[in-house]
Order: sequence, then structure tokens, then C-alpha cells
Amino acid sequence: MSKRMLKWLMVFTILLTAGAAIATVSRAEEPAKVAITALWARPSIGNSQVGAGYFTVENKGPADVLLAVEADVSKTVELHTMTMNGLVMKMRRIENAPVPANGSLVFAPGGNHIMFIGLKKPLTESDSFPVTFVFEKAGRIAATMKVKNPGAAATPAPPATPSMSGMTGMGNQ
Ligand SMILES: [Cu+2]
Repeated sequence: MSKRMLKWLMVFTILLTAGAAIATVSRAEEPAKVAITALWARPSIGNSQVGAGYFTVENKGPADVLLAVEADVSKTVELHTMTMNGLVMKMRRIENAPVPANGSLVFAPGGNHIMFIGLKKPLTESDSFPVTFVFEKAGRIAATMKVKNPGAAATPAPPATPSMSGMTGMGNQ
């Protein structure tokens, strides 16, 4: 009896191991279709309780929808869009943001942005923090958001800004 149980246990173990191996292989073969690039957040100003973050979603698969961005740095995280109403900049919350098939979704200054509301501590330049992007199809994707100066984000610092570099120490007093 105990010998028979042992035999069944062995078969069961082999099946489990085989199942795990198959699961690992199929996951490894699936190429990542959605990539998050150009992640950065603006340093927060003084004791301001809000912060803004930007990113680009590069999609090599079918159309998807960005449902939410999660982060621990603030009480809530919202997706915002910004429009000019004459000379007045108006921003409002959006429920989600569509990602086109084989295209990209850009959150950049002057347009869409992540709004960190109720910051637990100031966002200081060169800090970084984890964020999770939640997509309808691609699921949850973890990434790291780096805090940096808008001027340093895309283009090399223009010659007019060297005096700014002397100010970076001020945030750490
Ligand atoms: Cu906003």
C-alpha cells in the first residue's frame, strides 16, 4: 500500500515538474510587445503636494488601453490631459488612455501627464521610484521613474544653463 502511494506520489511529482517546465518555456517565448520608455518625473517644488510624471509607451502588438499607473510616492495617482483654452491651461483627469496598435502613446510636458497627488515626500532630482503601469491586455508592467530636471530630459543642457547646476545642492539642505 505505502509502495503504491509512493509510486503515485512520484508520478504526481513528475507531472508537476513537467507542467512547471512547460509554463516557463511558453512564458519565455512570448516576446514583450509593450515597452515603457522615457520615464521621468519633475522635481516637486518646495512643499508642494503634487508632482508630474511622463513616459512613452511603445507598442508592437494590437491596440491596448492604459488603465492606470500605480506608485507609492503619493496617496493617489491620476492620468491627466492638458489643453489650452485660449491662454488658460486646463487639465483634467482621464479614465484611461488608448494605446494604438503598432504605435506609441506619449505623455509629455504640455500634454498628457501622470499626476501624483498627496506626495508622501518631495520628489528630489536624481531620486527614482517604482511605478506600475496597468494595461487592459498587456497586464501589469513594472518600471522605474527617475526624477530629473525638465531641461535635462530630452536634449542636452543648452549653454545658457550652467548657473542652474549650482542650484542642485539646494534641494538637499
Ligand atoms: Cu495634472
